[in-house]
Amino acid sequence: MAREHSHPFIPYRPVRYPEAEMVTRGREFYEHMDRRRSVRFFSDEPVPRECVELAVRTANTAPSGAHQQPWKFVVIGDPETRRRIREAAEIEERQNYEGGRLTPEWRSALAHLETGSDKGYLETVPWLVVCFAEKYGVRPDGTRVKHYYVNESVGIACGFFIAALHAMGLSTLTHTPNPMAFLTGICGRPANERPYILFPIGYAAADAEVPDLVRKPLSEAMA
Ligand code: IYR
Repeated sequence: MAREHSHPFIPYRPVRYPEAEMVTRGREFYEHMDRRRSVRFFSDEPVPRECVELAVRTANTAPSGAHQQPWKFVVIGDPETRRRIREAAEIEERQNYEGGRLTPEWRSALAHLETGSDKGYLETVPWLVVCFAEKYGVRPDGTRVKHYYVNESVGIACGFFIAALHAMGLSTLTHTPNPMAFLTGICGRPANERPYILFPIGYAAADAEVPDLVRKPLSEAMA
């Protein structure tokens, strides 16, 4: 069928597999993803910058509202910036944990993760990546471009980012120091960008431990 287009379209022929292979591939991918855990104990071993770039490339393949790709991944390797981010994050988190800013309900929801205001891993890891969401775009003349489905788009991109790191044997944490407006200043980002997630990236420490969590069964995840 010859469709009429007002904009350029190109053929797309995704690979197809026999049904048995679809299931094997799906199962292998699921098992691979099921081995991923959020990590809070990292090694200080260096990680090639290329790996971080590949994870950002992967995030950048995510679908987005109107293909506006409303994300920016800021890659930070220098120790002084990591130190400043740790310091600022811990100031906020001390108010959360020791200053009573977390509601009792929130505190009890977090208890099993044994999190606290010490964010030493922000200095241990070789890389921090801060994902910023572009609330709106800015044209060269300074006028604003409305962005659609920013949260959904950036959330999906971050999911791809996490999966790419995991595929390379790297670990991360979806860290959302609360509030995290300080990241705008430290990262020197413009006013149209909102800090979305802070990712410490590295190898899990040789003695890393994670909470003994159970994923909810398919019968609860699917309706
Ligand atoms: N931002 C705090 C608290 C925290 C909140 C959630 I929701 C978590 O899943 C984990 C921690 C912190 O980083 O410690």
